[in-house]
Amino acid sequence: MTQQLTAVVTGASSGIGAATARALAGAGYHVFCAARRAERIEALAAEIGGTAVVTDVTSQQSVEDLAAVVGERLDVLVNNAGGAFGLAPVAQADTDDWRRMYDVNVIGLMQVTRALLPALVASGAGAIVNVGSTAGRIAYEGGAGYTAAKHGTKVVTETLRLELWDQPVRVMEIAPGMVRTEEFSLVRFEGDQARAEAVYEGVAEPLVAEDIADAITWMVTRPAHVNVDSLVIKPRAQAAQHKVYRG
Ligand code: 8X3
Repeated sequence: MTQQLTAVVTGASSGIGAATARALAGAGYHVFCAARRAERIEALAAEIGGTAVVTDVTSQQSVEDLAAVVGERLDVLVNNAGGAFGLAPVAQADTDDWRRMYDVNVIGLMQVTRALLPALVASGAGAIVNVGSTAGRIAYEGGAGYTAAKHGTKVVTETLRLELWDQPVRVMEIAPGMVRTEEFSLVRFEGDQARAEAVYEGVAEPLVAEDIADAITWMVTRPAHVNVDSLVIKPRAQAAQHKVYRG
């Protein structure tokens, strides 16, 4: 009997993470759904036949507990937990917001990767997908805390690929542009629904979480020698970060 493939998805409680957990389960993986909100991931795990693991990626202890649940072998790690807090210019930047962004988008990703790397190597064909952003490719006004953190995600990915050059682990990054999810902009604007809505105003078809989940599933299901280093993905309406067609 062949062993069922396994995947860990962080930030699995909503948005891209939840959609990716569903998509990978649909592709045959047993998915460990990791996030802080127990109720959400328990419902998701029950729906897809996976395992819910309450995890705070910024906590070293919590990440070690996740690794203990996963065990000795892991095929896929999707480092999706992340987020933006605020849109203040540098001159008015909130230090705590910046710390939180670096903590979750960079340090959290590192901690989870460090803890799960032995299991990924042990699979003989591990795959890591780090969820970056077009914010890790450009700069925009008010975005520096987030763009700096997502540039960090990108560079950590590149560094890890160099360091694992002789190991059986692919290291990939997906960099989505405008994706309309239930929470990304709402979290950024601390629950201000009107500001969150304005981000997508007039855009007939922003990307949705399922578009990114589909791309991630494609990346990890390529043959083990195929490393999709980096995949930038935007809605057709977003020709560039500042050039969005609003019809
Ligand atoms: C989200 C993309 O444009 O809000 O990662 O920075 S953006």
